[in-house]
Amino acid sequence: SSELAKPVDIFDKTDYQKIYNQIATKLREEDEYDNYIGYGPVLVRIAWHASGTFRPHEKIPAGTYGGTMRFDKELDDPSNMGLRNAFNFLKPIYDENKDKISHGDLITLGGVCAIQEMQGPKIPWRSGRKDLPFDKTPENGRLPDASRDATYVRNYYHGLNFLDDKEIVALLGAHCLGKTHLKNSGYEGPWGAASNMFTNEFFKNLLNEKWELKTNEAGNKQWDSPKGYMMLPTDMALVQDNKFKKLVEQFANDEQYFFKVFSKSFSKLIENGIEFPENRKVWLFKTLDEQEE
Ligand code: DDH
Repeated sequence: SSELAKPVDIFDKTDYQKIYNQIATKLREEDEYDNYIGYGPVLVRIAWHASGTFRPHEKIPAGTYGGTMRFDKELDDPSNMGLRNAFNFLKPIYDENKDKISHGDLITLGGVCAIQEMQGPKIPWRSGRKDLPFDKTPENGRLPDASRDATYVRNYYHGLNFLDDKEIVALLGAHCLGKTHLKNSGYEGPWGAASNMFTNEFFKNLLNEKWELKTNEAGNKQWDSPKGYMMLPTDMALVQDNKFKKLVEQFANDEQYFFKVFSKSFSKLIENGIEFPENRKVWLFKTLDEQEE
């Protein structure tokens, strides 16, 4: 059994809404990143990769609590290529607020903020992660391999304590955001047309585009469509497995349902390994748009 990390003392919700606003404002200002996709997708990805090191059966579970993504050992994991851009984006906001926020809190709040500012669902968030020293940095190689099939995907997420297919398929819907970059991952192209809007487009494209398996310049197999979209083998696995495919259809037909399941699952992802006291309030932050109304 593991010693679940205990959250530390907290500041007010308003303190964190201020930090949320700093991230959201910087997202609006630095919109030229990655050919005008902006930093939203890469902020979501760093929050997920900080979470994906969690393993439920370890004595001290990794994941977001210790903020170990700040160490080169984790940032230089080959799976994390490109995430230094997200880390550097957040750095000045960390420096300005370091009395109030840990690296783990900031990296997860960055993901939550990016999803919400890109018109996605509200994601419940709680503070209290505490930076742990270098020796708590997990070893490299815990993030998933994109070349694999449905059985691998299901087992991988079981290993992160996601036992329900619905959660797994919903989490992968985040691939509506951003793109793959040959120099980072050995894959190339976006999953759809609206790379900085959080939608259920990923599921619609999986079902409706004409996909062809190609070998890319890096020698990796990916699925390409005439519109210039792509799918990883692990994405296509979601329509190759009948149980996964039913959920893809549900999410493609009902965006609100996708939002609901995604919100719960992403919140669980970024809190894996942390034991919050039962009475601990969950916070929902307002988007910049909502505050301007
Ligand atoms: Fe992912 N992802 N991801 N992903 N991901 C990539 C990009 C992005 C896998 C592989 C890749 C999730 C799950 C998986 C995002 C969010 C999430 C890239 C390309 C690869 C490869 C990176 C690059 O070249 O720059 C695999 C495999 C899985 C899997 O679980 C089987 C999940 C769960 C999420 C999430 O956020 C909940 C986002 C966002 C991006 C786009 C990043 C960018 O810079 O753009």
